[in-house]
Amino acid sequence: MRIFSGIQPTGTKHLGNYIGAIRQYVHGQDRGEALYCIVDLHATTVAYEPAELRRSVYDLTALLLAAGLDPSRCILFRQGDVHEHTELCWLLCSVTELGRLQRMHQFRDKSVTQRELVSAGLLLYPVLQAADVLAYRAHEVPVGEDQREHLELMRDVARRFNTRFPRPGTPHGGGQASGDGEEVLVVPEHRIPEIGARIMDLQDPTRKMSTTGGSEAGTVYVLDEPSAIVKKIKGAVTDSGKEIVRAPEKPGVSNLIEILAVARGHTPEQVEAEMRDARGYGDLKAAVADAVVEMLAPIRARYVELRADEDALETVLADGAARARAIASDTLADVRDCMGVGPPRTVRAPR
Ligand code: AQP
Repeated sequence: MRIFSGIQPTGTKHLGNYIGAIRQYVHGQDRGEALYCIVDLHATTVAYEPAELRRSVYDLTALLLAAGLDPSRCILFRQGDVHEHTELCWLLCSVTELGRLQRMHQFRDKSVTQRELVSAGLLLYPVLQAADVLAYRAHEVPVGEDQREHLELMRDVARRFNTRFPRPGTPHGGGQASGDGEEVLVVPEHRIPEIGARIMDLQDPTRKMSTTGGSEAGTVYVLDEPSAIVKKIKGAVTDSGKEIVRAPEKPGVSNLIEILAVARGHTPEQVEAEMRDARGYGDLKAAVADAVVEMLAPIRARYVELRADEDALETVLADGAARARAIASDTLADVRDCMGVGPPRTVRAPR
């Protein structure tokens, strides 16, 4: 099985990114052939500083390695190093409906809050995201709940492509199941974690913890000092009542229970049972703070060491890009062939 996921370099990674995505990436290394991509091209769809973008790619590379990604067990690379992503994005535009892109939640939310130019890149973001995954014919995409809509679009784009552009020599529109070698693109499945798919802002537990839309006090960063983590968790907004259980009318307490469950490696039901004798929400917050500090402190320590050697980080990314390109270029050759772009695959391309 091939696993692929992309993560933006911009913004400081928070507990939601860690629980919803990064932890899954680490486990993915034991479950299949895993590819993880730092999507610097996606980061250019909103206002940004070029020098800061370069720096943030190294920050994130160091963070992912510190969290447990191992370049001998996965392919970790930078999106902008593998040109097949942008080429496939363009080619997939021919089977992507404009209206669907305009209706995507992320486009609508970000185009409303964007103070400067609303770029065409912001609209095309989900097509580039589809290209990222489809270029590797990945079977599974580990993501948080907020990416569900983008994954659905990606699946539709793959199906539409396979129907519109069957392999030369196969019956037109032959709808075989994905991954059977008959169709060019694999229709991927998303993998959303059962617990922690949507970590909420500690100050407003009705909104997801987020890089751009959240509150500073309600966002725990992976690299926060232990004292900052404790302060933010102890200041979390809770709900009326005393009972430590998950319930729709208790979003703050439910969020803390989920965080504690992930950090302790227990189920939310176990956490509720463990907290039955607690004196109140103060005990819950203290337990969450301890567990999160214990989970994140080793990552922070490793990060400091790894971040100091930019040459080593660049080597990891360059090696990863070479291995990624070997896979993506084969898919692109098939895609071009089916679409009638360039010479047929059997004919050598002109130099
Ligand atoms: N609150 C969250 N809970 C669980 N998972 C989350 N993810 C994001 N927020 C939560 C997952 O993190 C992965 C990487 O996301 P990204 O950094 O590439 O961009 P994003 O999804 O746009 O994340 P942010 O931090 O929330 O940024 P903004 O504010 O720009 O929307 C993804 O798999 C995501 O699901």
